[in-house]
Amino acid sequence: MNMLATSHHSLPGLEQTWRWFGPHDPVPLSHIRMAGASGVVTALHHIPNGEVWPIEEIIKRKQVIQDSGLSWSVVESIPVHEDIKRRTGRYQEYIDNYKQSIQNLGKAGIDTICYNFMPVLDWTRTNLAYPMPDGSLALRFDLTEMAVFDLYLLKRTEAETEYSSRQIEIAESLFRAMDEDHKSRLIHNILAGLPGAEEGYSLDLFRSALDNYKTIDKEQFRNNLIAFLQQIIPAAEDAGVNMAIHPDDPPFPILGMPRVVSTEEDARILIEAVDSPNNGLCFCTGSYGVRKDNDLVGMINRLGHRINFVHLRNIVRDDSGSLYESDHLTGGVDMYNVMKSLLVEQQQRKQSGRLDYRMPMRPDHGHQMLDDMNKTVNPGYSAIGRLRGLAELRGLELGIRLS
Ligand code: CS2
Ligand code: MN
Repeated sequence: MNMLATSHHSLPGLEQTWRWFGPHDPVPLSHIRMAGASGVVTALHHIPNGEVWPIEEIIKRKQVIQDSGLSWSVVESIPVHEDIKRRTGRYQEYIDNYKQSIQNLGKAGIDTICYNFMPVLDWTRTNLAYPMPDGSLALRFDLTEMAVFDLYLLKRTEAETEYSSRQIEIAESLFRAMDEDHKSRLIHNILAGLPGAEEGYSLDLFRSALDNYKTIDKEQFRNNLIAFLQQIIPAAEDAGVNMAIHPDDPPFPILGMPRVVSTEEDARILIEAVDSPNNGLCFCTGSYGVRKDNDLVGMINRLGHRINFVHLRNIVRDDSGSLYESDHLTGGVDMYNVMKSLLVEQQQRKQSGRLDYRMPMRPDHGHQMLDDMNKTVNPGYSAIGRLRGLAELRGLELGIRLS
C-alpha cells in the first residue's frame, strides 16, 4: 500500500536547497537558481570561529540571496569552537557568543542552523579525486591511506596499538610505494580542511590539537556536547530556531579521537538529553549510511520528528571498510525508501499542524564531471555533479509522490 496515496497532491515535497560558500564560491547564486533549487544553505565564513555573527552582516547576506530570487533556508554551519568541545579555556564566552548568533539569526528570520561536534577536524577524506568508471572524480576515505598518515606521517604515539598487525603490514607497504607527491597530497587532504571546515592545520599544530583530546574519552566528550545543548537549545527556542546536528563523517573513531554522533543510539541520546523540537538532527545519509548497523529508513521512522535538515548522498563501502561517494541514487543507501519515509514524515507534520514541514534537503556533494573537470572547485561541491544529484533526487521524489 502506498502510504502517501491519498494526499500526494497537497504535499509540497522537501524544500530543495543548495550549499553556497558565499561570494567567493565559484558556483554563483544565479547558477544555483538554474539548478532548480529554491533555498540556499550558507554561512558567514568570514566571521572567525567563536565570534558573534552580527545582525547587520546576516541581513546583508540575506539580501544578496533574495536579490537572486532565492531564500536563505539553512545556516551551515556555525562552527563550534574547540574550547566548547573540550570545555576548557574561554568556552563559556564562546557559548554566549553562539547563543547570541542564534538570536541574531532568529531576528533576521532564519530558522534552521546545522552544526557538528567532531573533534579537531570536520569531515575527512583521503582522496579528493578518486576516478569513477565513467571518468568523473569522487571523494574517498581509504582506511589504508589513513593508517599510513597516522603511522608514518603524523607518527602518533598510540597509533601502533590501534591497528592490527595485518593493517600495519598493508599500510607499511603502501607507504614504501608512495612518492613524495602522494605523501604531501595525503597530508594536505586530511589537514588543510575540506570546504566548510573552518580550521586548517600544519602537522605540528595538528599533533598538539590531538593531544588535547588525550584526556577526553567518549563519555566526557558526550557530556560536553550535552552541556552545550543545555545552554543553546533554550536560546534556540526563544529565537524560533531549529538546530540540526550533522553526524560524524566518517561515523567511526579516527586518529584516536572520541566520536558521539555516529549511530542511531548516539542521536537518540542527544535528542532525549534536551527534549525539545528545536534540538534536532541533520539527517546525512552519506554519513550515517556508512555503518551497516545504522538502519536509515528505521531511523527516519523512529527519529523523523526531530529531523530538521536533510543531506542526501550515497556511498559505497568496500570489504576493507574504505568508502567512496557514489552517484546519489546508487550505492549502499536505499534512496528510494529513504525518500519515501521522509515524505511520510512531511505528511505527518502537515497533518498534525506542525509549521516546520518545509524539511529542507540538499544534494550533499557530487562528482566532479563534464566542464567542471578542469575547473578549480570546492571538493565535493562542484556544480554539475550536484546538479545531477539534485535532478535525480527531484525526479525520484516526484515519482514517489505521484505514484
Ligand atoms: C560535509 C560537511 O557531509 C557534509 O555535509 O560536507 O561540510 C558538513 O556539512 C558539516 O560538517 C556540517 O557541520
Ligand atoms: Mn552531510
